[in-house]
Amino acid sequence: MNAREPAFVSASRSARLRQMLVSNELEFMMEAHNGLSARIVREAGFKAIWGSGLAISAQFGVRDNNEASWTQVVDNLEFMADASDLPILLDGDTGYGNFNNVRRLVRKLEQRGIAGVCIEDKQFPKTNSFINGEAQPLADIDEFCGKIKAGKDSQSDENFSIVARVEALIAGWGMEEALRRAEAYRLAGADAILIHSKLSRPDEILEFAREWAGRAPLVIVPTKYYSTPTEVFREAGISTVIWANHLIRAATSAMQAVAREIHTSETLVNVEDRIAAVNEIFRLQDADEYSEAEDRYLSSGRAAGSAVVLAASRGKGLEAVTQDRPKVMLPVAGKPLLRWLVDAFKKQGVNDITVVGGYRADAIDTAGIKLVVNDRHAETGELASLACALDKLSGDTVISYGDLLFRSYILRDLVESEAAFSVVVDSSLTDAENASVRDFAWCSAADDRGLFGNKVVLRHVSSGQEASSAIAAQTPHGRWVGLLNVRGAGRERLQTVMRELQARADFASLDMPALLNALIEAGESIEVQYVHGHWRGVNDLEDFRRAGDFAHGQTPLAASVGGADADAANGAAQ
Ligand code: SPV
Ligand code: MG
Repeated sequence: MNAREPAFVSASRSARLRQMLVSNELEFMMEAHNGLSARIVREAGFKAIWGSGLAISAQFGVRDNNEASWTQVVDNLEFMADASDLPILLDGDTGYGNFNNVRRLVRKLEQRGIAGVCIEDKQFPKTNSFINGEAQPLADIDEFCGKIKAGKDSQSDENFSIVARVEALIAGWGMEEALRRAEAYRLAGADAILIHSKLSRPDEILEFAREWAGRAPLVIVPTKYYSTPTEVFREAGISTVIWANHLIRAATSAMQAVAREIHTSETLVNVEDRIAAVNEIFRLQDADEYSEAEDRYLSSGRAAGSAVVLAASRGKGLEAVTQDRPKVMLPVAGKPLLRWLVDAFKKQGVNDITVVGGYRADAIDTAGIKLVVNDRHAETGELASLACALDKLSGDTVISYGDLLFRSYILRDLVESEAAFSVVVDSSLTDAENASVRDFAWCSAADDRGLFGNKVVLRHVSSGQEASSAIAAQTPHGRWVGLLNVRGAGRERLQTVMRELQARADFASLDMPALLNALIEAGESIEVQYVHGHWRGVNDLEDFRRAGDFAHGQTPLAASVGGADADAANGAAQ
């Protein structure tokens, strides 16, 4: 769009096309042949589109001989009109039949937001003017005038334009005949005359313009006399120049070169930097608008959209098996721990997964995830890793330890929670005697499985480095499994608390429980979802061994063969 002309832009498409035709300025129209090229024409700054018959038939892979049906052309125009708000002047060939076909064409074009149509005085089915133009029969003048009248009588938008194209010069019938026809078409109601020429110089066009003397707007297509300076057209009083086929030709050259190169070299490496990035295609398709609409229309009742997985550690007690990889890449029942987690997220529709790596991040399989790296992982704790992904938080987010295996309902119930913050606590683990074990959870109520569904909130979680608090003297209600769901406005509140923690001198040493406790201190309510087993963390070699059994228990075969007993055994406390 042309930002300098807001009034012009706010007018209807047909009014804008008409204004271009009647204005005293020389105007330009650019060919487009599909939705993508229509958008490109708009972005380049043009004010209108020429819906070229040659280019539209070519992009379908057929000839410019009315091989594509008129309804196929009109369907294609609909994509173009949707992709660009510019006025489109359709190259309507001969009108695809007699006066009656023109009437129906005009009504259908108006319904699809097309601003005007150009019809040429040849016979259906036509052939492109540059293919043996002299041999092509012209229409009878009166019959063609009848088509123009029929078209004008059937338009319901007064600004819809009908441009009459005179082929007499192409067909070799001479200047006099061209002028005679143009005048007849003007009197029949044509809004403009397109005078076409196949000469390499503009002489006959200029002579026509002189003789015509401004009786109606003149439109030209300088495909063959392309070397003529544009100023010559301006001086001649031409209304509009159509650059008729240059995008289909540009696309053809580019596609031929790239296809040849890839075929010959059997690699993409030579072309990647010379072609539009995939992101540029997404931009032209307006993919961002889709994401925004998704946030607006799909958010309620839907699974959390994204996840952050903390996977920076080598794993204490696992040094023997983590020389060349971080803990999350340890294979469990045939696939790395991280893959189990990623697959579990994807199963719940959580597809936007950011993994924060650190130790041997290079060994993390990045398929289906985004990897960010905490470069200071050796000196820092979990919150420093989380901070690396803080700006990646979008929509509803699950924050998870990287070393978890769990039954799928645990994640499903968590992401379906309506609370701004929710955590999973395993009530089968209450033995806090081993002070080195962290993540014990104290809640507003114990897990009363008889009162399933009661709202319980988190009071405190034991951290790896804190001095024991008063609450820690009491028996915990369970153990936080390492899953935190952040929903809706919770995200910004979590980011605020994180920023406060980041200002603390000891931030580098803080772990996830410190964040949960800080949220609680900030007055946030963290909903507890109790489970009883059905998950595993991997903290040492013994956990690692048992994780394999647990993972095998998740496969459909084991579930059907092992039955409920196997599940119960696997689900027992770590
Ligand atoms: C078209 O673009 O299809 C035209 C113009 O009719 S030209 O091909 O130059 O005749
Ligand atoms: Mg054409």
